[in-house]
Amino acid sequence: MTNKYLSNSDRKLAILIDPESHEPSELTGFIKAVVDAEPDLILVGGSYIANSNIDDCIKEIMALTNIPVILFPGHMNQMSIHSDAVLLLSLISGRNPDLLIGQHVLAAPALSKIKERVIPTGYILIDGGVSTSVSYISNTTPIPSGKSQLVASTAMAGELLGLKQIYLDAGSGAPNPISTSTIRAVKSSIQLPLIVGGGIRTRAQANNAWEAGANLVVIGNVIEEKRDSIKSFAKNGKVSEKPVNV
Ligand code: 1GP
Repeated sequence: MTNKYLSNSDRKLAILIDPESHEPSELTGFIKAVVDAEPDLILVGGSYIANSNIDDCIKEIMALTNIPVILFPGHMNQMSIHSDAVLLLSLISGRNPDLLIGQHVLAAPALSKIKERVIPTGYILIDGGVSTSVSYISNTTPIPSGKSQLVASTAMAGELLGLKQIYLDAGSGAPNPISTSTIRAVKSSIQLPLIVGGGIRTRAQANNAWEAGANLVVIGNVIEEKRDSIKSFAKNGKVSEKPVNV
């Protein structure tokens, strides 16, 4: 259970591919565009329903690139053993026992066979200004925005419980990304790698998240909505290069 893909000093960019939000005929073109953009990591998953083509999607990406492919399962039945790593999510902002331990028990026999690729991840939903499908499907309430100390305490609890990274998510398509004050509060409270996503639409917003302490910024919706926007994140998105505003 190592995390060779992310450290707490990285400033990386990931693009999320949700196979369910594409027609099969269109998915290959989208995968190619994402691969050409050269993000540091590619996340696959994100919907809170079963996905029958997740394996095929992962294999298709891996045939095109050496960029690490990380499974971000919307549900434990959205598992694949083909990815480079699997985020084992504990929804620690919620109080739904099924997403804190129940689904994990069901997935454990399969995951134990690939345990060196499993990354235990504390998943924290934060109100991004609109009711999201993840909140509805998970039957949990996000932490209200502005409650930075509560978010930080939740992340600290995740670290103390032995989780290996923390993912702050405002939910896909959120009008309001997670605030820099919340990111800062969490970053100063834990030593774990920090992932931030949900509602990030511009390179400037990504820069703000990195500056505040995010080690990995995840973008998804903006690329799905407007393929051209990939150019403003990709290649330029390499944080070794000078940050630019879009
Ligand atoms: C959602 O963090 C991801 O789980 C990405 O969010 O689709 O809004 O970029 P967006």
